[in-house]
Amino acid sequence: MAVENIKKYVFGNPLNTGAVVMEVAQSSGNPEGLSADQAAKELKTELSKEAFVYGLGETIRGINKRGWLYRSNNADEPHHEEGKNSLYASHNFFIVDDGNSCIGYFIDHPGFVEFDIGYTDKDLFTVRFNDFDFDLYVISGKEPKEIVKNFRELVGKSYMPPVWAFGYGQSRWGYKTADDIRTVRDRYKELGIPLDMIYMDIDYMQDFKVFTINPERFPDFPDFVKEMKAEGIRLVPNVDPGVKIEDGYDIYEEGKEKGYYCKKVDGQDLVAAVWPGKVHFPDFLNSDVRKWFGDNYKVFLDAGLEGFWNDMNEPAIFYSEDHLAEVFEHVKELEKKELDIWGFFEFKDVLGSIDNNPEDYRRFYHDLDGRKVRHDKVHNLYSVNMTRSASEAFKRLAPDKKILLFSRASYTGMHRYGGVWTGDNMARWSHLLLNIQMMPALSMNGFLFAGADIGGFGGNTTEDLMMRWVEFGIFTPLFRNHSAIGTRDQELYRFNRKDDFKNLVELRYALIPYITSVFMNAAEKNDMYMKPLWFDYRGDDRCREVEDQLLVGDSIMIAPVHEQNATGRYVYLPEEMKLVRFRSYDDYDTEVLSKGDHYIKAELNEVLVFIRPGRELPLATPARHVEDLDMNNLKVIKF
Ligand code: MIG
Repeated sequence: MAVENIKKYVFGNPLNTGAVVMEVAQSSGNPEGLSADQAAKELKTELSKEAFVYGLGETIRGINKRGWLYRSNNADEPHHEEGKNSLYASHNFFIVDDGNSCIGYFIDHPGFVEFDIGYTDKDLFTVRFNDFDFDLYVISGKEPKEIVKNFRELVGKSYMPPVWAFGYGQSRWGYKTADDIRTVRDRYKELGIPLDMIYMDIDYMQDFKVFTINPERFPDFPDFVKEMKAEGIRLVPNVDPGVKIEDGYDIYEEGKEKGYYCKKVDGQDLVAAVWPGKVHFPDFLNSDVRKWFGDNYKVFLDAGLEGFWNDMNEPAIFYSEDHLAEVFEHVKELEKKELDIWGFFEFKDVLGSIDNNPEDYRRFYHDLDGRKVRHDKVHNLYSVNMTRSASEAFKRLAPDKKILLFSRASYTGMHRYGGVWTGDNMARWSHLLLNIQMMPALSMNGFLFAGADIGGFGGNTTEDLMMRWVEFGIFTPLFRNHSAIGTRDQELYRFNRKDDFKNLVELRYALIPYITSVFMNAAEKNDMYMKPLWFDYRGDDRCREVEDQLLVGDSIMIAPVHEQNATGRYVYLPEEMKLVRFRSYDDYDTEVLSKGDHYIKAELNEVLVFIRPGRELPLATPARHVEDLDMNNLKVIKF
C-alpha cells in the first residue's frame, strides 16, 4: 500500500497500544484539516454544512455521528440509550466527508477521548483528551471505502472465525445443567430448526471461578462436549477475567505467587468484586500474564471446546473493597445526621456510586513489561489484551484449529484476535435499529465478526420483535439469540410461529455461501462486510440520509423492517434492483424495481433483499448444521 495515504503525527509521549501494525514515518507540522491546542488538550476541525461523520465503531446513535458527544471509555453499560456517551468499546477511527472530499482520522490513544461532533457547536468537531499523548493518523483516499481500506492496512487483518461459527447459536444466561442444554438441543432438533452452537453462560462454573466447571451440574464434562458435538452442536462457554480470591484454588494461588494481578499504588493486589465475589484482576497488559492466563484455556481445549466469549472485560467492577469501605463510612456519617432532602440525595448518590466507579479505575496499576501505568490511562486496552492472551494461546495450544472467539469490550487492534458482540442491549425496537446502524461502523473499524444479542438481552421480548430481529440477524456474521436470566424465555421454540422461525433460520443457512464469501473477501482485502448505501453510491445525495438500509457485500442491499406492527416499509433504491421477498429459501417472489422511493410490503415473516444489476445471490440448500451444507451445489438468483 502507498504509505503516502497515511500520515502520522505524534503528540506528547504516547504509549504503544498495539493497534497499528505498519511502520509510518512521523510527519511534522500541522495535520491536515485539524488544529491542535496542547494547552486545552484539544484537536479541532470545522464541519461544513454538508459534512457527515462516519465511524467510531460500537457507539450509540445513527450511521452519521454528527450532533452528539461520544466518549471512548469502555463501559459496562446496559442502557444503550440515545443519551449515553460510551458503550463497551472504543474505536477511534472516523471519516469526515462533505460529499466531495473526505478524510479519515485514527486517534491511537488507550485512555479517555471525547468526540464532540457538532454537539457544543454544530459546525465544530472537537476531540478532547485527559492526556495529550497520542499518535494521530491522517488517512486520505478519494472515497470513504478507500480510506477504510488504508486504515485497515494500518491496523492489520481482521480475525477469521471457523466456518461453523456462521451458524445459528442459542444462548441464555440461566442454562444451569447439562440437561438444560440437552433440552435446548432436543427442542431445536424436534422442530428441525438449524443450530450449530449452544452458549454456556456463567452458570456452568464452580462458584463463578474462571476455568472451572461445576462437576454436579456438568458431570463428565468432556463426554458431554463429545455427545453434543456428535449431534453437531458446539458448546461455547463464557470466560470472565476476575480470578476469585480463594485459598486452594490453583489459578488464584499461582497468579498470586507470581505477582500477576493488578496492583494498587502501595503494591497490594487490588481487591474488586464481580460474580465470584472478591477477585483480583490479571494484569493482561503484561506479556507473562497473558501467556499464563492463556495457557489456562488448555483445560477447555482438552475437553474438546472450540469457542469462547470473553465477558466483563471493560473490566466491570461491582465494587472495590476500598471504595466500599468509603461508602460505609459515608453512610454512617449520614445516618448520624438527620437527612434533609439534600442529605437524602447525597445518600442516594453515595449508594449509586458503588459499581464501575471512575475512582476505582484510578486505583490500580499495570506492569507494561517493566513500565508502571495507572489503569485509567490504558483502560481501553484491558479487553484487547485479555482477548489477545486467548488468541495467542490458541496458536500455541491448538495451532491447527480455528477457534471461535469474541469479546464484549474492545479497542482497535483487538479485531485481529477476535470478534465482538455488542453487549447487554434490550428487547426494544430501537435496539434493533441500533444494531442495524452499528454494523457498518464496526465493519469500518475491522470488527467484521460482530453481532448483537438477537431478540434483546434485557427486558421481555415479543414474538414479532424476535422475528424482525432474526430477519436482520440472518445477515450478521455473529447470529446469536441471547437473553438475561429472569426475562421471558426466547428460544425460537417458545413462540407460536415456529415454522416461520424455522424458515428464517434455514434462509440464513442458505445464505451462508454468500455471507462467508463476503466475509472472507472483506477480511482479506480490508473491505467492509456491511456498508452504508453512501459508500457505494457516492454522488447520490439521497443515500447520505438512508440510516436503515445496508449493503451486504457488493451484490445485495437489505432493508430490514424495524418497527412494530409494520407490514411493509419505505425503501430507497439508488438504482434499479431486483427485489427478492423471501418467506423461506425456496418460497419467494421477485420483482424488478426502478431507482427511487418505494413502499414495499413485508409481512411479519418476509425478508426484503435487493439484488444489484449484474449481480447474483447464491443459495445453498439448508442443512441442520453448517458443516452439512453442500457449498458446491448452489441455486442462483440473478439480476
Ligand atoms: O453481569 O454472564 O453481557 O451477556 O449473560 C452480567 C452473565 C454478566 C454480562 C454479559 C451477558 C451475560 C451476563 N454477563
